[in-house]
Amino acid sequence: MTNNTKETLCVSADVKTALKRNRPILAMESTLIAHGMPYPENKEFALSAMSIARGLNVVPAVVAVFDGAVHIGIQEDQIVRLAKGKNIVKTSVQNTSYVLSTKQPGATTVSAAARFAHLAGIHVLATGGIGGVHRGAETTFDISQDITELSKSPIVIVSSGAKAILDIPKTLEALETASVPVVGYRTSDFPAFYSRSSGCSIQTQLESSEEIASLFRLHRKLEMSSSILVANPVQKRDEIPKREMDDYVEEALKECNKNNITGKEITPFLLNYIVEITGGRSLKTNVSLALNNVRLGSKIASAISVQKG
Ligand code: PSU
Ligand code: MN
Repeated sequence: MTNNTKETLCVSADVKTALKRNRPILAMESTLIAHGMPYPENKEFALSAMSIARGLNVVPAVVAVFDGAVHIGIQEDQIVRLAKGKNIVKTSVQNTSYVLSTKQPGATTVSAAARFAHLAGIHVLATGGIGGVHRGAETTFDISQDITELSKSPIVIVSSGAKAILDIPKTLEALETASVPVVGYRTSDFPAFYSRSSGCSIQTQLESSEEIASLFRLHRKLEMSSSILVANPVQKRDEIPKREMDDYVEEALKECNKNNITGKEITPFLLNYIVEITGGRSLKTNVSLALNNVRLGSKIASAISVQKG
């Protein structure tokens, strides 16, 4: 952090103390709270995520924008404000400065959360699923900034793969182009968010948080600039199998086209529409996978903090 970033990056007291003492910290993005899930489940999710991290002796650091500053580590009242979702701007790297300059409240996507977590000195971030290459990107050019940012912020990002609404083979190609190592946690099949399997295989499979921490240590020693993307499949009891999911995604994409939804509105629209047509089942899956990523992310953060050199 430099003097320039001091006023615009507001690190909470507990995160500051943890940074000083080399205690484990887990950053979390907040778009999934404000735009990815409905109220009040999103609030319950965020509060459970924070208590799961704390229960594992890890300091949670939700990243969000308030009062013209990027906050690393927010309190319950701010979580509630995000969850109620009134006029919360979806904030990626591209529009962060604008959101700050207009003093609007903002929820950070993976791209912005990863960038600012890294700037603050945090090594691990948890999310649900990263953004990626959208279906039809060959004509729309819609590729999430998450991919670009993952090539620039050297931290570990724990996800359940990429959202099922995306083109997963193209997303994996784009990640390779961005030099992002993709690690399957106990799997060699890239997960598809709601489903444990996308049918696309990945070359790197690791079995423990310690192994992931060691890989990250080497990655940093080599001064790599990219993130390491950990793909952690949703627990079996909560998954919606791919063949079933394919129909829901198809239907949601049709509705999206019908309503002329474009750009950054696409992801929240599809996620919320899928919650409706699955009668809330996809929401249960989303919460489960995101909490599971918080658990694994906390363990990786702990393993990193005990490693020396
Ligand atoms: N994962 C979820 N729900 C979400 C998202 C991820 O479970 O809402 C968000 C993340 O913040 C991710 C963003 O960075 O969607 C990507 O949006 P876009 O496709 O517009 O780049
Ligand atoms: Mn997009």
